[in-house]
Amino acid sequence: MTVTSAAQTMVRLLTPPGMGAIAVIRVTGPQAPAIVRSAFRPVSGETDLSGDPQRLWYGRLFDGNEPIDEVLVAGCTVRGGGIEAVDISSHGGMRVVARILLALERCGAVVRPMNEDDSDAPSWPAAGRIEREADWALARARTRRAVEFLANQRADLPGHLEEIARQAASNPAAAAEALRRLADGWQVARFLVDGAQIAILGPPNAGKSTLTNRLVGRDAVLASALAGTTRDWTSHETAIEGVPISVIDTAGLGMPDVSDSLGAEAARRGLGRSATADVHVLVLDRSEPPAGEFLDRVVRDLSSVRLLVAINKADLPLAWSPTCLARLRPSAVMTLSALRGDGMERLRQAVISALGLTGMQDRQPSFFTVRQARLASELLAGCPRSAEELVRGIEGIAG
Ligand SMILES: Nc1nc2c(ncn2[C@@H]2O[C@H](COP(=O)(O)OP(=O)(O)O)[C@@H](O)[C@H]2O)c(=O)[nH]1
Ligand SMILES: [Mg+2]
Repeated sequence: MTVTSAAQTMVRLLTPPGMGAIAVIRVTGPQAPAIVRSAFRPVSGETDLSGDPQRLWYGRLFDGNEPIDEVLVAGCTVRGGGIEAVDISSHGGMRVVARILLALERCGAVVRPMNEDDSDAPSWPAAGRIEREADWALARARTRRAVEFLANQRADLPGHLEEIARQAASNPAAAAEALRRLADGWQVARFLVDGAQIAILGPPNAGKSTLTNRLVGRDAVLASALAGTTRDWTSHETAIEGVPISVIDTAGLGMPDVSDSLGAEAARRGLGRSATADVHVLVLDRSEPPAGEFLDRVVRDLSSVRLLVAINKADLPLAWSPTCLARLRPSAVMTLSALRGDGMERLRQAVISALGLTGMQDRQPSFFTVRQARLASELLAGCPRSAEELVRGIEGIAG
């Protein structure tokens, strides 16, 4: 979050809301010390926060006369000789932070969300653009593997980019190729950093909800022999090999049935939500042949580049031939039992493979934000003619 006054004084919440014991709220702009001072009473009794940028002040933050929290206040950037940014470290609870932002707003600042592209955000001393982006992503990382990957990139990517920039002078083609490898890395790394979505689709009663529960490792959704148990789609968090995964369970894709308009609408919404998923898992019942019209509909409505077919209920006898699946052009077809758990590892591996993550080397330098990858693609698409152009582009990525 950021707060800005008419005099361009902004307040940003540097830590994700409610996610840590401590929150850091950054107030920037020429009025920052004065605005913070009007809500803050340091125990030392000092009134001037604009002196030494290395100082920390301990005290209480007030909303009017009402104390909100004990905080530490620090000036963090010096531009033109004066403190332009003030950090408030408070307790991290969402309600504490919301009260502090409100109090600062009452003192004349304006809150606005902060994101990694906030180029006017003052940085920690010595932190470059890549490091700042890594810190931003690290605060939001959902798995240990994502944390390790981002920490590796934070440590290695700036130096690697410098090396590529040096190489550009003598061998622009090799430098461009190295840049392309970093951009390719993002195509895969984005799933580790931002997570991937898997949509579970199929006819009613195929076992979609049972499979969802199996994938997330808990009884998250209702599953029953009653067709139409699932109506609204739901999304559930899990991880596969340290890759954050949202599993989206959907209502059965029945044939349009006038007697069940609710079911038809539920199916429509499920398909709509699935449209942006990264992987589609089509669940079919091994003991019930899928209707030809159903498969036609899947071909028509689900133009997925990453389609996995899970033939469920492996414990029951096979009642149809999987050769009819060829026209779906799936990335993989596997038999499993969601109820008993057989074949789940195969499905997990197929998901990792469909996402292109098989054999990913987490220590290898890679871009890890949309900005980095976009700038690199634009640079390469423009076919930089000179080494200088390439170096300038690389420096733009490194910030
Ligand atoms: N025999 C058998 N039954 C299963 C299996 N997976 C799910 N079922 C059953 O199939 C029925 C429908 O399951 P559900 O997950 O609600 O299906 P959905 O409508 O596709 O979400 C339930 O009675 C489940 O217990 C399986 O692997 N084997
Ligand atoms: Mg269901």
